[in-house]
Amino acid sequence: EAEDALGQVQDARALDEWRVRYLGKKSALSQVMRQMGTLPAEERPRAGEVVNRCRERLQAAWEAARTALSERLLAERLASERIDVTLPGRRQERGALHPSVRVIQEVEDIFLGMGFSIAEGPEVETDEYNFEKLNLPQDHPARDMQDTFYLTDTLLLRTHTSPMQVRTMERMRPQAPVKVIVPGRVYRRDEDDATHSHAFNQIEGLVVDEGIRMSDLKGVLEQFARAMFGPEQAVRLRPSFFPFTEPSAEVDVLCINCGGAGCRVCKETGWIEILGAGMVHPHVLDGAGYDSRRFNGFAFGMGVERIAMLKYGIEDIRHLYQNDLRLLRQFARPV
Ligand code: FA5
Repeated sequence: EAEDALGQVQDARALDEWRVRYLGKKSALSQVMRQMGTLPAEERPRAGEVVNRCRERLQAAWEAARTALSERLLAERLASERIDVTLPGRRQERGALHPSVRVIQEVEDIFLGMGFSIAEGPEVETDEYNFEKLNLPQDHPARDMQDTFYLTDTLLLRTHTSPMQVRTMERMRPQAPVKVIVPGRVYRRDEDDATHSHAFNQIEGLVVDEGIRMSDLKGVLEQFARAMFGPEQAVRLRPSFFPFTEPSAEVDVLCINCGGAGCRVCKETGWIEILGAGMVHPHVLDGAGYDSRRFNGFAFGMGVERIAMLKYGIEDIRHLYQNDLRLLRQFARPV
């Protein structure tokens, strides 16, 4: 009976119940063993032997069943928890550099190749560095060119990266040459439209040494434009005005989207203005500690988003801020 019952046992709990029932203190076997004393003396050895053999057999059967059960449970677990190493993996989503960041990195590479170093400056500026040291005193009408977010009477969000011209010269003086570019975010109270944002990126450039000429500025900008847009890229300088440069120019590049024929990226003009530039004004040089009778230099400030729009054929600057994944995915590098 015990062996038949053991054959039905399927799990650890049933096995334990079996052990209590057939080998425990209240089992039939234990009762027989307790009654041995009531047998006549000559029958005891033989009865004892039978009972012992019986008990050993059940004990051995229980141990075998216990081993078999644990082996079966282990096998089941191994089968159900198996890892199939041949399954295809889950693909990792790849991020992409934002087009503005890509432009900044490319511009940095080009100017590093021309021997410039890279600096960064504060986004919260003083009126003094953003305007006064750039030859823009209080109440100067040219301040209206850059409508400003003021934080206090004297602190503001920088409207351009040009304050770093002065900070760099003050840090470097009296060394020459100074050859630096400064990428960074700037802020203006401009109405947002297809080509204007109230927060955008500029890259400032500054070269100061003895004997620097306007033709050096033009040559550097042409070399930059060809490295950035292609060896045939046409560049045009238009006379302009900035209080901190004299003479001043605005620089356009021929629209690579339409080849100059006119399209939405260049607002049908065939050209896109990418930067302002000029020869550093003597007042700015002297104020920053470089004697303008001995030193001169040029500076420029380019609009990163304008370059990104031109390079990638983006017709509205707002696309660069909306973080639409359909736009950003196009800049992911192929896997
Ligand atoms: C300046 O900010 C001068 N600091 C540039 C400069 C530096 C002149 C050194 C001389 C010497 P401007 O305001 O034109 O100039 O801006 C420079 C460039 O920034 C523009 O050519 C344009 O590409 C970009 N830009 C200007 N305003 C915006 C705007 N609201 N949104 C996006 N890009 C802009």
